[in-house]
Amino acid sequence: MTDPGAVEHGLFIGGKWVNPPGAGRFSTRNPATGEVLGHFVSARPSDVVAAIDAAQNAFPAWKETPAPKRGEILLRAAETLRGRKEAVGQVVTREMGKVIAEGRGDVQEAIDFIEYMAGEGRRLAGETVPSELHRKFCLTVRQPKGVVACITPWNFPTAIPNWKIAAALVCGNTVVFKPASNTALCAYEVVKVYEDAGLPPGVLNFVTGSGAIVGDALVGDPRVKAISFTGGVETGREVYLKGARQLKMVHLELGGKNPVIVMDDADLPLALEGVLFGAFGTSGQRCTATSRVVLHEKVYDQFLGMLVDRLKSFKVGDPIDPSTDMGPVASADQEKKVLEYIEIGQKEGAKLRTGGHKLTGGVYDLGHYIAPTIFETPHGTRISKEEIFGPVLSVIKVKDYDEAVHVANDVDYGLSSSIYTRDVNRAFRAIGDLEAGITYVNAPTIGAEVQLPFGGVKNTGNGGREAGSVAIEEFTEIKTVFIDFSARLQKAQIDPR
Ligand code: UN1
Repeated sequence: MTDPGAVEHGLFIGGKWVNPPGAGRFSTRNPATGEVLGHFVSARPSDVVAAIDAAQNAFPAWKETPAPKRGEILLRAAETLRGRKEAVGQVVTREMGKVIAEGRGDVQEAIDFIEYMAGEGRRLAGETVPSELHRKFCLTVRQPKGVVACITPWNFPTAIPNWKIAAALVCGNTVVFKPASNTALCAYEVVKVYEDAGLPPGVLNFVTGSGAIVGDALVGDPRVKAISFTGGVETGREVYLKGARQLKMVHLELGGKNPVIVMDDADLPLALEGVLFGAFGTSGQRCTATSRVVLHEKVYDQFLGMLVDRLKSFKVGDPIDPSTDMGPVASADQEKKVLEYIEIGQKEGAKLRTGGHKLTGGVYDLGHYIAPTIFETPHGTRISKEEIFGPVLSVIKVKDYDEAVHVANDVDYGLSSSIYTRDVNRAFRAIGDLEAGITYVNAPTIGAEVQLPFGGVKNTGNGGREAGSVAIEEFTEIKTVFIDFSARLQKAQIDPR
């Protein structure tokens, strides 16, 4: 475990930590205090090539390692991370800014998934199906793709890298991992866990630096067979296009504009807690964050009043303090973007009910703090339709269930969704009607569990899912096998039946 001081960390290539001479450096900072946490290498294309070489060289032996053995190493990694949960949770909070309970939760999600994937080493199931011919046996087996690139965001800086890395590894791929630059220390901790768990050299490689240089070099290298990317839509589209030129498998997890529908028969105190957690947990910086409340007119004034009231006692402050409800946003760039959206909301005539500004004075001056913000807006404004990725909630009035579903669906994204209602028939209808990869009933839009598929429709992605048992789809090729034990030539579709 590294003391998260401002230590210098290298790249991890072929099982060695290297500090290539001549490469630039960048630092990460605590968004709550401005404290510098670590220094990292701005890798150059030649460093990326070295990482891919190492992954390529390690691939044959890793592919030949029995999947249950690969799973055992993952299980050791899960145990190693469990032993470091508190320390790494603190690093998450200090580097990314989510409150400490969520920092620990981020690490727990990583542990859960690595453990889950370790079990996959004893499944990796194919199918056996009957043949149309006599004495012929048909089955499928899963094979690794080769070298895969995992490009990950800052908002779940230990969980999301592990969703990708653990699944890729158990399937027998070797990995080059490029994390978001502002959470490079968290990423370093992830890599250390695998190193300390005894992963063979070259199976996991780590390159830090910008998307424009490192990401681009990874995506453009023909030896990288698959790319798993979580991040913004614009970058995702670029990655997809660049990968498409080489017919690569590109898995994308992109944005969301997730609605909570609150119907007139909802348990309002329950919905209140759900909306607060969904909208302002992680300072609204989850792909799954609740960014819209689609609110039935009969409970509109009451529920909006409850929300605004409750925020008066909401504590925004240093996320390392366990009594803090909400920390800062993750970076100066985030702060700028969120404040811009608040301005857009005001310009387009949305009614600001609370928040709407940067917090200043005392500790606030050290970091990137934005007051939890609620706008009342008609459906159709930019703030009601575009992803903001910050503590800004749009409240939209609707007259009935049909209008609620229309509003909920009328956006470019479809990751998570939720309905609060006590009507079981309506809840089941919503499961069918809401255009999203995930629907919650009487729970907020955040908080997916690792043993279930995660992903969305529309601009949220390109059809794949992470997590759950389907996580292995992204990282395996299916080989179809026909074994003819009739000792004669049999012709499918031609021989008499
Ligand atoms: C994300 O924001 O991309 O469902 C991931 C959740 C978390 C994962 C969020 N388990 O909110």
